Amino acid sequence: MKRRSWAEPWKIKMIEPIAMSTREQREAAIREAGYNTFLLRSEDVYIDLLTDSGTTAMSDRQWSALMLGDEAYAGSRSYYKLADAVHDVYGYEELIPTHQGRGAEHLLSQILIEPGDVIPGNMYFTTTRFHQEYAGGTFVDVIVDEAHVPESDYPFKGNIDLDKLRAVVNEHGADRVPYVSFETNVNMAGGQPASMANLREVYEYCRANGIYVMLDATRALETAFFIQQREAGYEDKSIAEILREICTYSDGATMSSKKDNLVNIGGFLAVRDPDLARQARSLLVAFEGLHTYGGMSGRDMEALAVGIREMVATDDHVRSRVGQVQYLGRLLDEAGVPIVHPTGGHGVFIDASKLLDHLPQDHLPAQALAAAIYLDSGVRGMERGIVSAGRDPETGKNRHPKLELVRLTIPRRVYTQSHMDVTAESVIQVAEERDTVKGLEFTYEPEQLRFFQSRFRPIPD
Ligand code: P61
Repeated sequence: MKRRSWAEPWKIKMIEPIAMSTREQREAAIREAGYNTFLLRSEDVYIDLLTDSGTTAMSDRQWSALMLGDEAYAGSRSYYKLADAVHDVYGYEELIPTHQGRGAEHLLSQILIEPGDVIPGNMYFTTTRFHQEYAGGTFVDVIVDEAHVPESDYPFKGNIDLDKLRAVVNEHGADRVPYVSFETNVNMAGGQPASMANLREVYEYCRANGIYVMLDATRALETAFFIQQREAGYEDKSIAEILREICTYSDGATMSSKKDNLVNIGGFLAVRDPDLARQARSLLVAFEGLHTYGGMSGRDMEALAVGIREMVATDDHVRSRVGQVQYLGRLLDEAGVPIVHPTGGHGVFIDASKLLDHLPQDHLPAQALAAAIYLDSGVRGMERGIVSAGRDPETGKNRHPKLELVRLTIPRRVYTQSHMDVTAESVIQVAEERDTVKGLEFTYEPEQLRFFQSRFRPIPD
């Protein structure tokens, strides 16, 4: 029987109280935080949509698994359980556990990138590009043009444009391109999926040219869902089957397990080639920990092994997860708030440049909008625009990304439909008062990944 809706395939067993603050309290809190939502205390936040990273509610099975953790320094039983889960669900033979996704990106970049190399990828991700540049490489964006157009309803905005990829390889030569960095679900574009056809085509092209394909599999599960919904030939395949097929078009993957994998900390690098794994393990012991725990405790590996199997055990899990995100997207759409289309897998992205069209990009409209939403209701989102894009390392000038967005990111299995209603009400309220939102300017800007710790103040009249 076809299901009518996407009710959650779980019920709530434990709750964490949250409290609404007064407008005066929020005014003080955001000022104190330098108008940066990353610098707010979570105590001052009502509905926390900063990120879906590490904010998941674990299941009773996962909490029970914590007790089974084998904390042996070497050869932990929990490591082998995790390696089996990664192999069964993603299909990779070699597992290198790290403390989180960026630990895996660090190792991968260090073993594959030589100074002067070029790494094509489908839109930058902040930490991924940081590690590529830190290893001496240059990231080149080869995502399809539609990804930069919020209004476009193109179903696979995460796709790589093969012409752009070929042009990069022809210009620099295949030997200067160690791998294609393929994000299966493109965070900065709004949680947008790549299609299976595109994954296959990129892999075939790369294999023919001796270039690795390394996936960022962080939200590959959500992409498996979109492929099932949107790509011909996949409607009757299970999410588990689709996810495994995605990974067949790659030589390895980095993973932040804090998302799809339903845990609060952890990640991994997984590869097929034993020699690449050997190189990664030899760095792992210097930067993370011994190769049978890397950056994780035994109990964290246990909970992760359960989370990996749980996320694909039924298709209902991802269906309700993405369903909730789409529900919020629909509420904002219906109210005429400009958002990135189609609504993505992990959050709703508000088009701040369109909503606040009285502010030029240098007045940081997305940063200002995130602060304004927080002020209105205590809902915390995140800037994804000029502040996140940072400066070009060569020229030192601000990059000007085409997308200037506020991300409302939905944690997995944490909030209810009523929380989504309240969030939408607040965003709609701020949209009605858009003219009162003032631009911001930097008062402090750190050298690396500046969005995390920058401070701002309203631009004086
Ligand atoms: C997030 F503002 N994402 O979305 P780690 N790849 C991808 C990610 O989404 C990702 C990582 C690698 C976060 C946390 C975060 O600019 C930011 O486990 C597609 O966080 O190290 C993380 O994985 C890195 C927020 C990261 C940011 C960087 O909220």
